[in-house]
Amino acid sequence: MSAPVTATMHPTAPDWPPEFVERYVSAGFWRSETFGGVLKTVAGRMGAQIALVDGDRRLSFEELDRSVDELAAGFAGLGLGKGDVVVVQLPNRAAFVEVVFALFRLGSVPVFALPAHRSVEIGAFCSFTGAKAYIVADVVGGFDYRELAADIRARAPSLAHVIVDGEPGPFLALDGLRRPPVDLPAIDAGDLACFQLSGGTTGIPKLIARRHRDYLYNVRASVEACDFNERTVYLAALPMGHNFPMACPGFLGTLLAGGRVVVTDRPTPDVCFDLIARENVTATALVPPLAMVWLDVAEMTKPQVPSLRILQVGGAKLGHEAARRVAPALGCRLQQVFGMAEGLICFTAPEDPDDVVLNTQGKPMSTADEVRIVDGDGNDVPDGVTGHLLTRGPYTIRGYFGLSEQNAASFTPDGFYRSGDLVRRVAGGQLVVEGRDTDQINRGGEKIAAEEVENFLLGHEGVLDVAVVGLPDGYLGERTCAFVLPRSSRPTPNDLRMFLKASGLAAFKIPDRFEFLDSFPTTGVGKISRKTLRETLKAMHSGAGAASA
Ligand code: OOB
Repeated sequence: MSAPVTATMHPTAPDWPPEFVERYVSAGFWRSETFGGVLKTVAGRMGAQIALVDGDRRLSFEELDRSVDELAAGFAGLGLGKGDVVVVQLPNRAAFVEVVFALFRLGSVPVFALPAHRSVEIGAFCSFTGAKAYIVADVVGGFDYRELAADIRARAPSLAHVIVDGEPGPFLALDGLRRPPVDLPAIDAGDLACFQLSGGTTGIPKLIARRHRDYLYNVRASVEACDFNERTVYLAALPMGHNFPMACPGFLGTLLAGGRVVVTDRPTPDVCFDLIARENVTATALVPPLAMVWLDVAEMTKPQVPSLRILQVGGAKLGHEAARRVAPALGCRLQQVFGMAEGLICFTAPEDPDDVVLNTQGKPMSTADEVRIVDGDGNDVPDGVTGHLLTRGPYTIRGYFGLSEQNAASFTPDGFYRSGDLVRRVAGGQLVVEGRDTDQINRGGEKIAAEEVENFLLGHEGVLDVAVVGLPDGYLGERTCAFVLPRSSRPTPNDLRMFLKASGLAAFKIPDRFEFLDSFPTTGVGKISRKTLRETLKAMHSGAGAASA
């Protein structure tokens, strides 16, 4: 597990070609603003109004702005500056917002790791970016992030600082870093703002570089599409590092619109219904499995949440049945959100008829979004016909960070991102997501690259070959099954689970089921047929048993 982590040579973030830069600037989509600057402007306007609520901690816009300046000064004092990469792995809490804006203001570039990531993922982010600092919480849900940080630190030579929100152990305490504000470097709208993470289909981490100008446009366009304003109170319940609760419009959109953000790291219905009632929350965002848990509980307990106007659901397909239950159970409007960390965001509109809100994933939010739906040969298909979704636009990246070879496969020569999604367009212009054309499993919104899990399993001495596939699941949308060809020293499912965990892989990537086979079904060209494997499993379920767990 402890391979040294080495820095890649000068990876770059592909930019838009000059004619597109000019087009987006002259249309007013891209402005000469930065996140740090926009927060200062909003803070000047909103002053003593409450911006951020975390339990009993309430920060006004002024206080948030001041706190961001103090943290930025502290980070600068450590030698962090413009262009330095910082891996941020914090649970939902006020410090998340303060840290992120402090880094934005300093021109340092956060990588938004998810709380579930472990040494495999964090090690890869550090090696890929040459990260200088890693910011974690102390202990969350019994997991000690300082131990993870010690492991990463020992292997990542670029990592000069580990900063801990809470009890720091051998590292630096976040709160101890605050310093009186200092002059900070000038940041340009074309500078990198942050890295989002791709769900991915391969074993390689794909980092999505967002610049101030395009990510701010992402936020502004979402605010407009969702009608967020100074009266919006947004509950951040999904992990705040993800693009959806961050920028669609998420906590960034809420703050930049002058609204209020309430944070929680416990997205359960009991905690959240109380928060919604106490703080008069007007909008929140969930992935489908969590939405279904909220609906189940709401139907039983009938919570009093009259302030809630919009429940955004996205990240994975929301079934029609669940969609239908939202308004009666929670007394609010459903908004379907189909988006991707690479860019394109689609929303159903507040004024759309029920049929559209219940049965589609909405329309691209920008008039400048270019969407093509094509067949296997790359020819556009007519409306109503399912095809592969390609997209380009003012907030959809032109390539992954430092991956020129993979970019040739993931982007067309004229700059469209091949999303891997199979969609069709309906009469009103909305998209309906029908599935995926790549080996990515969407486990309730958490994306798993089959190849990454396969590569790890192949490292087990008892595994001759393996294929990881997604299986339909009423609750999560998909669950993961690993089909294993064992060697004679046949491992048990539990051996394989423990092995993956010990390898440092995030827990959500560990397969839900293991099935042991003597041979794999193959396609005409001799590739493993994942389709047949899925059918095999269906047959096993409906009939004869098999060696599984
Ligand atoms: C969001 O972003 P990612 O990068 O975690 O995942 C993107 C993929 C899409 O390509 C699609 O396969 C799937 O997640 N997806 C949906 C969906 N929303 C996302 N599939 C069906 N229905 C939906 N509503 O997941 C994301 C980013 C921003 C906003 C919302 C979601």
